[in-house]
Amino acid sequence: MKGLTGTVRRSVSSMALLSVLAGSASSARGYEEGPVGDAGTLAGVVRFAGTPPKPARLSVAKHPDVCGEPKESESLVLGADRGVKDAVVRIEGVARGKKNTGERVLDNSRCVFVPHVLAAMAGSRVRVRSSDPVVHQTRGVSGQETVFNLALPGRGQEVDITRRLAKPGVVRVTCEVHPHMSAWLVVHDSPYIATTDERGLFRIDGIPPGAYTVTLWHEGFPRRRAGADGRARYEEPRTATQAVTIDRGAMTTVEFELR
Ligand SMILES: [Cu+2]
Repeated sequence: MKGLTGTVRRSVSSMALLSVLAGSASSARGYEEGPVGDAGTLAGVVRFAGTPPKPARLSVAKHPDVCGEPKESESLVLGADRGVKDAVVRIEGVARGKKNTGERVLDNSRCVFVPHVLAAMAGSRVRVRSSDPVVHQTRGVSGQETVFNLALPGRGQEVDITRRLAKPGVVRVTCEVHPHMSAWLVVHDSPYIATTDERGLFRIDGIPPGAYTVTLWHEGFPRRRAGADGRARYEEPRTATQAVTIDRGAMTTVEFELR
């Protein structure tokens, strides 16, 4: 009996230790994963209103055999019915909710970052990869702070940046070798974040019923011409907010307009 108690106690304490470690690795500070009863869904669309600017052409200065022809800036990509691709929708202030799942990869592929905008919760597993047989130097900057600066000398190189994305924020990603390359990482304090698809649509599920503020983020529109170095010149990112109510087991829809 004594032996059994001892065994139970040991296993409980090691489980507690495991959950502390898992918690620090997979969640933003303050966010708690747990079952969500009567979860609701938020779905919607981001549309462009007004006259869209002409897409900027970005010249390719190096490695034309791999990188190819000049690229179109991906800073404003419109689909059917002017749906805006790669806008980010976040639900703010969810302190407890669904489990954060999945791994994400930011790939350097034919000298373009794929995806162009990657959204994740802080602490999610994120890797930067190169699929190209040329050198890339992937740099992430948030405000004045360099978040990562990675040499990827060849195809198949991969660096885990999970620890660098430990806090919420927006990271602008560039390549020091190829000035036309650009991407964004948007890091949130909960898993309630999504990017819009090529039709401008998004969907976030598993939301605890309640009243929330929903934030839209878009990187901003391209200027007509890139700089002389081929690096795109950017407008400031755009943001907008809306109040939404998520009802028990129901779907709430929301529409954002960018202009
Ligand atoms: Cu590069």
